[in-house]
Amino acid sequence: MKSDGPEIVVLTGAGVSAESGIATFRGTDGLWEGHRIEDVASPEGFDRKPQLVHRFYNLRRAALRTVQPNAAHSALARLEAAWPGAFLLVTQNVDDLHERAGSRRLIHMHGELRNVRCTACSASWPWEEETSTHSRCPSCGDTGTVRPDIVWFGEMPIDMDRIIARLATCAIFISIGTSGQVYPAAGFVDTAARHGARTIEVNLAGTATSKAFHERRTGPATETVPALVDELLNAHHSH
Ligand code: BV8
Repeated sequence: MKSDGPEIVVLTGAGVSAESGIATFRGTDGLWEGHRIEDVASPEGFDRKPQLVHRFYNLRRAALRTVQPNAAHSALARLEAAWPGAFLLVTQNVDDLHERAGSRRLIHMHGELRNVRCTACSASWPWEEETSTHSRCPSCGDTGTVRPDIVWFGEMPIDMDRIIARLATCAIFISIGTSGQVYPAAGFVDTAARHGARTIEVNLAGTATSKAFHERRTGPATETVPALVDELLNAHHSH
């Protein structure tokens, strides 16, 4: 890990993929085809209506093939490559636009649309096609046990220990395109600030957690993120 510079942790949400054409959650008023997203993105919802939940993810997985990373995703990959200190990108998004833009030091804390998991044997594997209650697990052979490898409401986010450890040591915490309504991600700014980090919120508008940030950059991510990356790289190289 690079260590001759201040450490940066970045958190992204649906707003960083909005200009690539992926709908945000808030933009849909938290609804999908009339269903509350909390009801579709939950173990209870999956148990109650598995085919509806399979359809919710099948449509979003198929949509991945039609969208491209945008200038915000590219700017974050550029920052990671050029930054002299440690860098970690934590995303709440389940799309693959950060990795397609070149991000490497990346944690998908809410899982990934392009992976599926078996509830019987816990195997997980990349899967681009549809899933259904008839899908068969390639590891244990069970059918009806395949689910999206996504963290639903009420389920434990991924790599929380590693994320908390980085929040405790980072000098700069940047939150981009998230409404700050979903925990534990919405609490990361408090953890970083408590350990003395400079905190910056990048968003179209104010959010539920705006008051917790030292600084804000307002505007569409494809404009505000490249500008912030330039600002950080210029400021650092001038030392
Ligand atoms: C957990 C995968 C515990 C699914 C997702 C009561 C109070 C507080 C908390 C809770 C509570 N009841 C329950 C909880 C916990 C719950 C929670 O926080 N609920 C909320 C609704 C109150 N959290 C959980 O359940 C989490 N797990 O707590 O586990 C635990 C502990 C120990 C052991 C076991 C368990 C799990 C949460 C993960 C749920 N899964 N995603 C899927 O994607 O299908 S969350 C999902 O919604 C997204 O991943 C994302 O995280 C969230 C939406 O948030 P955003 O990304 O912020 O998107 P949003 O649309 O809201 O906002 C977009 C923003 O972008 C806006 O601000 C907008 O202005 C901006 N924007 C738009 N366009 C642009 C832009 N910005 C810049 N440029 C633009 N162009």
